[in-house]
Amino acid sequence: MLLYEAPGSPYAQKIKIALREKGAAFDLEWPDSLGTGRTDDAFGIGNPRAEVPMLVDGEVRIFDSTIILEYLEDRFPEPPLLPRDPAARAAARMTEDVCDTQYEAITWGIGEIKAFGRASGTLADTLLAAAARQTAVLQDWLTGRLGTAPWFGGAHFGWADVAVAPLLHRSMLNAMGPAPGSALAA
Ligand SMILES: N[C@@H](CCC(=O)N[C@@H](CS)C(=O)NCC(=O)O)C(=O)O
Repeated sequence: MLLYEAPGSPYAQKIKIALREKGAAFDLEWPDSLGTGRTDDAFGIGNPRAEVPMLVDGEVRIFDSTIILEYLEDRFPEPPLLPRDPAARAAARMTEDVCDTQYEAITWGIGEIKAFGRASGTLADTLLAAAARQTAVLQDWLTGRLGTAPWFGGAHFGWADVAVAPLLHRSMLNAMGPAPGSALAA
């Protein structure tokens, strides 16, 4: 299998973690055309949004990290990432969805300021303070969902863990990680 990725993409990181959990062999490629809007290269075939991650498995080409995760769960059932209980499956998917939408957006916004200099001075300080508050709210929410279990998947690393880990890592890089020694940090 070939995974088109970008090393800093939490969506691609999610898939790399899942592939490694499944023990599936894969190659990686960081497409030159990423971010250009071009779809006239191999990366663009069957990938109208021209986003990473994009998985190629023989003739099968799949975009969107959630759809790729679902494919991997079907294609490599062992070890399962989703629990069997319907409510626990829904809970894992909701955690993933919050990470993919709200949490990623907050961390990306921080990157827009810190990495790309989209704001400076008082405006940057105000936006970063708001991002820190929003990050804390989400990390509190995640802490509640983790409860006393070692993993979001309960006793085993699972679907929600795959989605949370890249965003917590990004927050740590932004000096907005969970409190050291907390359950979330562990
Ligand atoms: N919903 C998509 C989001 C993927 C996404 O936003 N990928 C970004 C990198 S983190 C991308 O490829 N951006 C390229 C662009 O916007 O041109 C997923 O879950 O895979």
